[in-house]
Amino acid sequence: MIPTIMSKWMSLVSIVLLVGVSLRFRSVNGLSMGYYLMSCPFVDPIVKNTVNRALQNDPTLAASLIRMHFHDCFVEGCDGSILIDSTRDNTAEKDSPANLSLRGYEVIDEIKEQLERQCPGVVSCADIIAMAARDAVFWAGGPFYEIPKGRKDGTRSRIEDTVNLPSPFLNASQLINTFAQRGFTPQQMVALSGAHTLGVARCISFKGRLDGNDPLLSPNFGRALSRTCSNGDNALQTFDATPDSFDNVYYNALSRGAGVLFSDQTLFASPRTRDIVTAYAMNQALFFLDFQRAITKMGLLDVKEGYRGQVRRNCRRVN
Ligand code: HEM
Ligand SMILES: *[C@@H]1O[C@H](CO)[C@@H](O)[C@H](O)[C@H]1NC(C)=O
Ligand SMILES: CC(=O)N[C@H]1CO[C@H](CO)[C@@H](O)[C@@H]1O
Repeated sequence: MIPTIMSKWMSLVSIVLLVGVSLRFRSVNGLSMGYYLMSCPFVDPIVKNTVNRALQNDPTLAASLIRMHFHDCFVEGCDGSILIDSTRDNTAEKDSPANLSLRGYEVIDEIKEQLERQCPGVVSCADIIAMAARDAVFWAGGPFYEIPKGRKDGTRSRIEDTVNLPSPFLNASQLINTFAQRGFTPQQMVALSGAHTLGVARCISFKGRLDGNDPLLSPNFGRALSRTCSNGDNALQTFDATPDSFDNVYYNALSRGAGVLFSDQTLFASPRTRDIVTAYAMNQALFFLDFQRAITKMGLLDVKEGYRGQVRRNCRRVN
């Protein structure tokens, strides 16, 4: 009697375990949640601890790590190409004007060094960026999301490819089109733009709005932006009042006409996206849910699997 119950119970447990395990291993585009379970079991805590330590020293790096993931994925797919240093024969993505303000490369280097010590040649730089961005979102108060891993590193990083990054002068329709080309809906584009809840823009990225021809710029907020720019092209303007917190304050700013980039404010100006901005401004949980889904999807853009890529030993150089 008791053994029968026990064994029934045990088989129930093992079914539950099996389902759980197979879900964890379920592969998305050849990637999987448990990709490093056998080959580098401590990858998640190693990345997380290093990111947390770096962000304790400098909270502003959270923004940069998330932006790094975006720039990596939108140029040549999520393949770590953003990390490659220029050489005598090649000017890399990193040296494009669009990347001049990216920081945090040392954090990735430090994670990579630790992982190379624990499990040499196993964890790709592309996966490290995706995990670091995930941990930065959570560290700053955003949602935690689990991401599939198994991206391989690319070998191409060329300055001319960065034309694929959206410009801050695009209007909502153009942003919708740019993101649609990568398979994103307008709602996902608006959710991803919510990453601007963190960090800063340099004056040079928005000073074109101050020439009096931007119908989206209110005189009041224009004065605030002008004050920032009185300190030069590299002066920094926070996107919202809480630049180190991942929250929905950015959308509230847009609703008040206080979007820093033209591409931010256009999301509230356009009837195609305004209701989404309003919904996120009123409902942070909705923003978090949509953001985690959209950034997970972004992390799958044109990933290189198997023999289409390599695992770089040093994230700054192809092997
Ligand atoms: C919708 C199209 C987008 C445009 C036009 C855009 C443009 C920009 C520009 C011009 C800056 C300021 C750079 C500077 O002046 O140094 C910036 C900063 C930033 N972007 Fe975007 N971005 C877009 C989407 C995204 C997405 C999808 C993410 C991430 C998921 C992202 C994350 C960030 C972050 C976190 C910063 C602040 C960086 C820091 O403080 O170091 N952006 N973006
Ligand atoms: C957005 O920009 C494009 C290209 O400049 C232009 O054709 C279009 O009319 C603009 N849309 C809006 C709503 O301003
Ligand atoms: C952070 C970083 O590596 N930025 C680089 C971007 O490009 C400029 C110009 O080539 C470099 O000087 C920066 O080091």
